[in-house]
This record gives sequence, structure tokens and C-alpha cells, in this order.
Amino acid sequence: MPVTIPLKTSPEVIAAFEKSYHVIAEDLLHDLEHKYKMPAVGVQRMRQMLEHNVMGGKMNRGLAVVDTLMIIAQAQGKTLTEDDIFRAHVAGWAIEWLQACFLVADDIMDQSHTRRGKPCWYRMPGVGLEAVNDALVLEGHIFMFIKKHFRSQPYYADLVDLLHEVAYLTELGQMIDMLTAPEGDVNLSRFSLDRHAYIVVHKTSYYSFYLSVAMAFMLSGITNPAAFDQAKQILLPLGEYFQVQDDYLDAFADPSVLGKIGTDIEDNKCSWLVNTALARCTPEQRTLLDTNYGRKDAKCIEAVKQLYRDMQLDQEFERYEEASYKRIMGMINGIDKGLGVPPEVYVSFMNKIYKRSK
Ligand code: GPP
Ligand code: MG
Ligand code: MG
Ligand code: MG
Repeated sequence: MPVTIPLKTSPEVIAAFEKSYHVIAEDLLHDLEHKYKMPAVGVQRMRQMLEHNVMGGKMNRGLAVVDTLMIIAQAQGKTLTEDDIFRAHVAGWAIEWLQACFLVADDIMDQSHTRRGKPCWYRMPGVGLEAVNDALVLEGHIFMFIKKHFRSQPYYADLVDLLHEVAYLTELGQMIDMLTAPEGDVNLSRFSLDRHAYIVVHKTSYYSFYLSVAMAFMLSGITNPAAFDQAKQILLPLGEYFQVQDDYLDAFADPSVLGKIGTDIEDNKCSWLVNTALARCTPEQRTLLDTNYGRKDAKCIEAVKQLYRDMQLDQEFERYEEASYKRIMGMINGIDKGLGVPPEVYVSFMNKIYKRSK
């Protein structure tokens, strides 16, 4: 059956997805009060913590579960029930919750200032390092509501395993991201594009791209391991491209559009920009990078940004973006359609991120 994909998720699908957030959140809060007898002060804080961290993002990852499920159902000529859609919402919110848990922790580690146009959670009055526990609580929520809505499904154990494994791989990526960027110990020889690839595939691709599709496969009854492997072959490079965009936007985007203030230069990060600069710089430019990168000093940050501009890394990025687009679209067009996954699943991801500005 032919498949049509909208360029953007429809407002109705987004509104229904948001509605399910309230069902899940209210249920968790109800259980805190009635089942776990939590004092009111805790329930109130939990509500505030959820509103600050889980809501307010682009919801691309969560919505991708719904979009993917709908594309596969269309290809199979199946009609989805309300229950099918609600389960896709719950799975999608599990990714959004995981993302919230990662971002709360990541912002502490990166000493970031803003996220989604608001102060980072740990910078909110009365929060501080209690945010570490909040990140752990957010992870705990996922397994509570997944159990509630999926325990009677035949793929429940696989779903829980998938969530655990993807979280673990993300944490490995974060570990190498941090170890490659020690504070106060700048050594640009540590960086390489290979190191960058390891970091970004682990810290971003698995949970931001592969997880949505793997969940939608489970919900669609797709069990062939070859379909999951094929999804990885396409979505891990797509996630790498997405994180290169994130690295680029960190230095070049308008923070009011991006919703966050970049910190990669002062944080000594193994970013795509610094790696690209290192591959092309003159000895003088290398000295400039050695003396200004990884320092929490506005003059040093500006010197690095000026070097990026002088080296025309914006044009370099555009070339990377075009080449990635061609390469990944080539892979998508060449997939083995015998595995029951229409290429539109992957095209819809590319449509959402190609040339993004936030
Ligand atoms: C993005 O890195 C990676 C994550 C948000 C995963 C964090 C993983 C943990 C296990 C805590 P980033 O620092 O470039 O993201 P951003 O630019 O949004 O801060
Ligand atoms: Mg960060
Ligand atoms: Mg980080
Ligand atoms: Mg970043």
C-alpha cells in the first residue's frame, strides 16, 4: 500500500500526544499521594519538576514513535485502534522522560545556563544539586508507567531491555564526552573525528533516533532482528549528523532561537567544529586554539569563535550537511524493502532535521 508522509507532524497528532502527557503525569502524582503516601510538599515539588523538565521541548523523539507506527500501519493496510495510539504515546513519553533525565544531568555536568528558553533545572531557586536526585527520579518514573501500560504485552520484557540498553549506551557516550573534555586540562591532541564519532553515536543517536523506531517496531509486531539492524544502519549515522548540527548550532545559533546558550568552547568539548578547525588550521591558528580553547573567559571564547568565522566553518558545515543528506538518503533509498519497513519511516526523520535551526 502506498505511504504518504507529511513534512511535519500534524497539530492534531501533537495535541493528542500532549494530552497523554497529562494522563501519565497525573497518574504518577496520584500514586505518589495515595499509594506511596508522599508528603504534600514532595508531590508539589514533583509536579513542578515534571513541568519544568519533561514538557516544553520539541517532542521530536516522542512524536517519532507515533509517526513511525502510523507509517508502518499505513504500509501494512492496518487501522490503528485508540489503544494502539495511546500505547505509542506512552512509549513516546518514555523517551521524552529519558531525555528529561539526561538533560537535567547533562546541564549540571556541562555547567549550562539555559535550556528550552528557561534556566536549567539545577539553576532554579531551591534546586541546586538536588537536581541529581531528580534526574534519577525521572528515570524511575519511566519504568513505573511502562510497567503499568505494557506489562500484559508480549514484548514487555524486550521493551524494558531496550530502554535499559539504550540508556546504558547513552551513559557510555556521556562518559567519553566528559573524559575527553577535562576541565582545566586542555590538550587538543586528545580530539579526533573518530573520538567525536564514538561520543555522538553513543550519547545522541541511540536514544534520539534508534529508540523511537525500535519501539514503534515492537508496537507494530515487527520482531525480525534484521529490521532492527537495518534501523541502526540508517539511524546511527542520521543521529551523528544531528549531533554535528547540535555542535554547529552551539557556537553559531542565536540562543533565543536555540533555547540554550552554547558552552562547548569553554567546556573544552570534542565538538565537530574544533575537530574541523584542527584538521585545517595553520600553525598560528593552532597556537590560537591551544591558548584560547577550554577556558571560561569571554575573550577566549570570542577568539575561538572569530577563528571559526575566519576559517569559514559555516561553509564547511554546509558542505558536511549536503554530503550527509546525500549519503543518508542514498542509504534510505537502498534499503531492503523485504523486511516490512517502508523507507518513509526514515525519510520522515530526515525531513524533520534537515537544515534545522533549533
Ligand atoms: C547531548 O550532549 C547529550 C545528552 C543530552 C545525553 C546526556 C547523557 C547523559 C547520560 C547525562 P550536549 O551536551 O551536546 O547536549 P546540549 O547541547 O543539549 O547540552
Ligand atoms: Mg550539554
Ligand atoms: Mg553534554
Ligand atoms: Mg551540544
